Amino acid sequence: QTYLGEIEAAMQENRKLLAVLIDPDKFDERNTSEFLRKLPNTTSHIFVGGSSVAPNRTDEVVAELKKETGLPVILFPGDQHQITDKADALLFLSLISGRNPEFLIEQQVRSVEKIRNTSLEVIPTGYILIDGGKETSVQRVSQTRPLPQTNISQIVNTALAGQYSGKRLIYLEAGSGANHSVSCEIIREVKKAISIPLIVGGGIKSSKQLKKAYEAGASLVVVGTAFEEDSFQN
Ligand code: 1GP
Repeated sequence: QTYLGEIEAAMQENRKLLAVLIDPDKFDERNTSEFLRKLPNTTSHIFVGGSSVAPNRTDEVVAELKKETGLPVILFPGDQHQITDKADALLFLSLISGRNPEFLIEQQVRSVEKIRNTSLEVIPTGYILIDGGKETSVQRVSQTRPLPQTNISQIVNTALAGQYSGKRLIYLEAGSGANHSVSCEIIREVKKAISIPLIVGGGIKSSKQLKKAYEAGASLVVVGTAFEEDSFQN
């Protein structure tokens, strides 16, 4: 069984998954067990990544996490420096909402030497940045403009173009700390169109929002800031 296979199976069986996103730059490893203990018991994955992370930080944080938890640790890298073979799998992201070749293919090519001799499971992922009501760091770092939430057909077509080009997951991202998370209407329409699992993240701070995202069709929801700040509303 692969990590992707597990996510696909969850989608088929309509089981909902929850990933906590850890930004290595903001994480204090000394509190790892405390942090893990506070997570909802429905947490199924740990994602590790950020828009810009100091060299080696990802490696250190992943090593610590692997000591403390049996949950799958999946890299969600902002760039090729955030790849470490200590993790279990890698979301091989392509920022398909943008038109910046750096994040469509350049970083991917440069990451190959780091990946090819590891046992990391590589999961082709279409990453779609959607306007979250404020300038987020993904936007700043990637130098791409998010798709407006009102342009649903463009978002659906982008997701489908991702699926047609072989992506195995679609990730709708409002950006970390977004004011508005991805709307239920967008989630619903994308879900209706694609047949691969849908990940949703950015600005989700409560179990109410989480439930709505699941009901609209997300298979996996990612929560970063609210867990990081221990402010998630149950
Ligand atoms: C993952 O970037 C998001 O998709 C996480 O966003 O920090 O707002 O939860 P938050």
